[in-house]
Amino acid sequence: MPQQPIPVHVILGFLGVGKTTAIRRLLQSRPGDERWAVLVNEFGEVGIDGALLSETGVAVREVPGGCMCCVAGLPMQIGLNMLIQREKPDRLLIEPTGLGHPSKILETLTGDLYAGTLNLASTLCLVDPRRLSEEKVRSNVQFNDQVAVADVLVANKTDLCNEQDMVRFREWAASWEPPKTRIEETQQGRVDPQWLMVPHKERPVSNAHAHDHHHHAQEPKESLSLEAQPWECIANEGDGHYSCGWRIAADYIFSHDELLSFCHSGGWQRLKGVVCTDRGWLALNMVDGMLTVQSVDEAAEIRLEIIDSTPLEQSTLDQTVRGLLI
Ligand SMILES: Nc1nc2c(ncn2[C@@H]2O[C@H](COP(=O)(O)OP(=O)(O)OP(=O)(O)O)[C@@H](O)[C@H]2O)c(=O)[nH]1
Ligand SMILES: [Mg+2]
Repeated sequence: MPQQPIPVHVILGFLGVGKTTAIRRLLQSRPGDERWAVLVNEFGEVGIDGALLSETGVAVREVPGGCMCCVAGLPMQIGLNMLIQREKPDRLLIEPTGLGHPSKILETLTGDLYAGTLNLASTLCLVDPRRLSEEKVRSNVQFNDQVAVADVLVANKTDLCNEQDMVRFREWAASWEPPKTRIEETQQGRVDPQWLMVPHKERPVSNAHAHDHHHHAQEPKESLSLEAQPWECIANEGDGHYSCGWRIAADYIFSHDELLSFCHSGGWQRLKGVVCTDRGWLALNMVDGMLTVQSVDEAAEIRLEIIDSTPLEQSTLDQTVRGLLI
């Protein structure tokens, strides 16, 4: 009997809006007899979200490095093919980086290569209503086109919003043409699994060529094993953003207190990591100056990533991070 195409959902939204948090929630709600798989593409080179999702016992594959438009070709196809062949999932979720334009990802998923294998199902876009007060966000092509392609538009982080933010969100969300199939409000990524059941509709973007830019990514380097190179610091840039990330062997131990004050020291747009400290293994997640720290199981390696819209001094940062070890 021919296999049914696998429904695939793209979970869009700007850097740090709550995509991984929402996917974790969705994974917890999956029917026990279904296999789900997740493909995560992060802007940074080292990839943290995979580790944050891994404890849920669902197949997760990371495609680190680059904005979503630049990764949507071969790197994403390799990851997708592995997941499809090895896991034979009943449902597939894709979290692209919040940076970049969504057209190429959607073109890849609906193109000839995956015809009959994948079926693009409902697409969600998470928005932080507080950001709608910023003109540079409201007029950003990539932000707008992530919203444009979404079937379900979700206000997340409503716990941090005031009434004015919510009124602005509701008016703005209702103004989209064609209208969104659902407009929802939530917090802590509490996404109702029913929102995945909304049929996908093709929706025009304002500028499908906004992804035709040059991505200044470094040539992907073959990573050595952590036994051969226990400390690796990798930088990347593209789409007006810069990243600096570390992969470090799991037997290095950071000072909890110094690490936390380091997190607050740079005013970076985004910081995340899974790190071994003198108070145990911690997941660090920082956006807009708000740091969330959670205890996690011991990981195979330490990972830390900083993203900002101004260039990062890789060697200075690396020295500073080395100085945080106990
Ligand atoms: N207060 C509050 N914090 C939230 C909410 N949703 C997510 N967060 C926090 O926001 C931070 C970023 O959440 P993630 O789920 O990692 O965001 P993301 O969109 O996957 O981030 P990137 O993959 O880096 O683009 C984490 O510290 C979350 O705990 C929310 O509704 N309210
Ligand atoms: Mg994420």
